[in-house]
Amino acid sequence: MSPLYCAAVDLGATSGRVIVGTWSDHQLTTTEVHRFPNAIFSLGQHDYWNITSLWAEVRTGLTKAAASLPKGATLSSVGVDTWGVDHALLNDEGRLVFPTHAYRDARTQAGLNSLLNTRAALARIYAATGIPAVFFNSSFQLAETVASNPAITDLATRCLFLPDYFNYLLSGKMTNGFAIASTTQLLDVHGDDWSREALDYFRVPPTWLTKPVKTGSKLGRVKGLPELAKTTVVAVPGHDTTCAYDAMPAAPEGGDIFLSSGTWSLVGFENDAPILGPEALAARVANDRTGRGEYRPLVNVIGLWLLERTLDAFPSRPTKDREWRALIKAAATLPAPKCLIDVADPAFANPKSMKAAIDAHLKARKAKPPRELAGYMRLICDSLGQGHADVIQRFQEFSGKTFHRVLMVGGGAKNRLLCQATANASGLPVHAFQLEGSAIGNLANQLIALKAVKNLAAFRASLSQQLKPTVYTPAG
Ligand code: LRH
Repeated sequence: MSPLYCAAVDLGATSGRVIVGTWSDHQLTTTEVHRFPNAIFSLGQHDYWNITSLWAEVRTGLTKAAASLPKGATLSSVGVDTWGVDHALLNDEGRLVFPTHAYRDARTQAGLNSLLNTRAALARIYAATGIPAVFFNSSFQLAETVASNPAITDLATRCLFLPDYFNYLLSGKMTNGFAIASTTQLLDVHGDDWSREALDYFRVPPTWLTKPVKTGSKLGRVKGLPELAKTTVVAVPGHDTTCAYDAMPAAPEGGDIFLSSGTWSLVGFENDAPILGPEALAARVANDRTGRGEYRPLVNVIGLWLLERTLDAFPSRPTKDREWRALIKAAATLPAPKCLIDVADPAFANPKSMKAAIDAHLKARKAKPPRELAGYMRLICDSLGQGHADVIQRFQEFSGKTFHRVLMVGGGAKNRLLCQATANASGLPVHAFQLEGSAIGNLANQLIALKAVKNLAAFRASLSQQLKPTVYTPAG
């Protein structure tokens, strides 16, 4: 059979990429054709995304993707995944009627406090949606937009979450995708449609949303890019984390817990049922859904955002691979920190200075801040390792499952200090895979929609044969 070519558009909060996947002889090979930085922009008191420039980068990437193919070949499909929870408000003509806020904007704080302070409502919303009250949820963002700009309910007719919005720009079809819908705190945890209870509580107009389309739905041909006129837009799981989990070469018999390690550390597993109740709520378990409809209980641990933002305070920050390796080596030779930071402290969500926030956190615990960058690197990796282990422990208690391995993908899988710290703290071997998890999961879902691959289990089996992990065994 001749090879099949697909393009994955994978947009993260700090960088985006377009990757071409070639499916040939039951194997996937990938080529990154375009990579670009992404960042939050502050204007006045608020934080936004530059959607226009992201769209320009997507177009550039797709043009490069088409140009990268052998003569006469075409891209069969394209799929888009993005970071979670952010969205675009549009009118019927598809015009943006409200700026696209970035999820770290502090505008949701009052709404969050109000729900956290009303125990009955908090429990009710968790029982209805399976999503805990976290500052960045789409629900709090939409509630704030409606409360502070009441005229928006006349101006906007549709709410598209970011992957839905890019699918719309590509295909001309306005849809809401299922996997991304499940992260919003507005979807019914027991069904496949929006939760009336949550929409009412957050005062989100139900007409802004339509019943989520199934993963794998074909949304039509790409419009406005002549090189892709024959390319079909496929609704992959639009949430980057869902795609990253789909790329985990998991053992078919189970026993794996997943860690997608990047700006966030996303620790979770796949389950037939949601994990609900007061303890799960207190542990901030999010019952996101896979593209197949199953549950993906997960906890968001703050992740390498801690490091990315701490580096802002160090002009000598590493940029080249060699410099990263030297920093990790220097950090590994330091003695283990006497006091770890509690990575769940909300003070780390979006401080003006992360280094100052870490120093203040340590001083409040009567511990000394590190003296140099390597010390922060060591402290952050060990603290994140402990944060990962705490979540794994809670999941074993909640689910009654015993996990045998941690499967790790994402940028953090390249950081041996972080991998080892996770193995040591959890007592489980960490299998770290060097792969662009979200893009690979995105491509897998396109191949399944195109019927080139039977199902996700078959894809994962083929991936397991191709990949060799680095295994970190727990010390001691
Ligand atoms: C990671 C991620 C994560 C959260 C956050 C807002 O990119 O998608 O799962 O939802 O962004």
